[in-house]
Amino acid sequence: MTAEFDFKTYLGKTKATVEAALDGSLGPEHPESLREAMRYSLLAGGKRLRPILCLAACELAGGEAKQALPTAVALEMIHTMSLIHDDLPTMDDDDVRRGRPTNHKVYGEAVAILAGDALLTRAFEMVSLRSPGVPAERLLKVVGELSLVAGAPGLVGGQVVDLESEGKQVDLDTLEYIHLHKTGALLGACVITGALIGDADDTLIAALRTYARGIGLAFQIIDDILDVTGSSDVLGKTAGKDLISDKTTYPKLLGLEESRKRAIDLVQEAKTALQPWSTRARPLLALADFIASRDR
Ligand code: GRG
Repeated sequence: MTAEFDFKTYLGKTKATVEAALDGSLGPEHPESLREAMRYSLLAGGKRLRPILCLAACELAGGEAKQALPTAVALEMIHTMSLIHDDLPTMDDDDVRRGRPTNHKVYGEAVAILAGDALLTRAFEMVSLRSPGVPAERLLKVVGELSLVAGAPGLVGGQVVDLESEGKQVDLDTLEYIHLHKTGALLGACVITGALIGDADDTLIAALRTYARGIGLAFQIIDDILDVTGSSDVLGKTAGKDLISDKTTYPKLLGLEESRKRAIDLVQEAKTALQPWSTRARPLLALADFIASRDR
């Protein structure tokens, strides 16, 4: 018989490991003002879902989580830089993120842009220069995956289509394109890079790509729903912004109930892809449910 899996304990322990690694990840950046702006956003809390997905995928593939820790930190750095840039006046123009004033509100726009740039480049340093004990050939694959998802084929491309869609009503295909690129790509990279470090075979990588597509889209649908149903206090960012800016969202196109149903179906598809690995996949299966049921 296999031991019970306690997701709450797993989440608490893994999050603490990630927080400690993030705290130790920034070296003596100069000048001090840049270091402060980078730390301000990197250590501002957040669910740390991306690094946790990476560590869980590494273990599923048979690797040790500590081997993937620098890459997990890199993923959170890329995520954080994308939030800093997304919040800028020239993009989403947000004043609050993770329950505190956005980076540019505290440090000014120029430093916020540069802090984001420094986090992005530091992410690649974490993988290529600070991942002891991982074969170079695996790290090269990780660098390749990260450069694809961060750039035009991923986050940047998704963000541009999102910005170009402002003030227009887009159809479901375009909305899906935006979310698969803006949000899904990085979530996918978390499990793929973790699995690559754990030396996953092609069958597992293919299953993880299916899993990632399901959780990636579900994550964004829940994000859209929370924008309607959540409160700014709990979310740590301005709720109701999509409605005010007349943005096309899943609830707007499908209604709240149908959107919820779609998220649940996507999570189910994601979990089905990992069924062959059932016991070792328990953290990723539980993380999929967590994504569907989250309130922040
Ligand atoms: C990566 C080179 C490069 C540029 C960034 C600005 C931009 C290009 C892309 C925008 C990407 C973006 C902000 C997508 C939204 C993703 C999303 C749903 C974020 C919220 O994630 P949570 O809920 O946040 O996991 P916490 O705070 O918990 O980490």
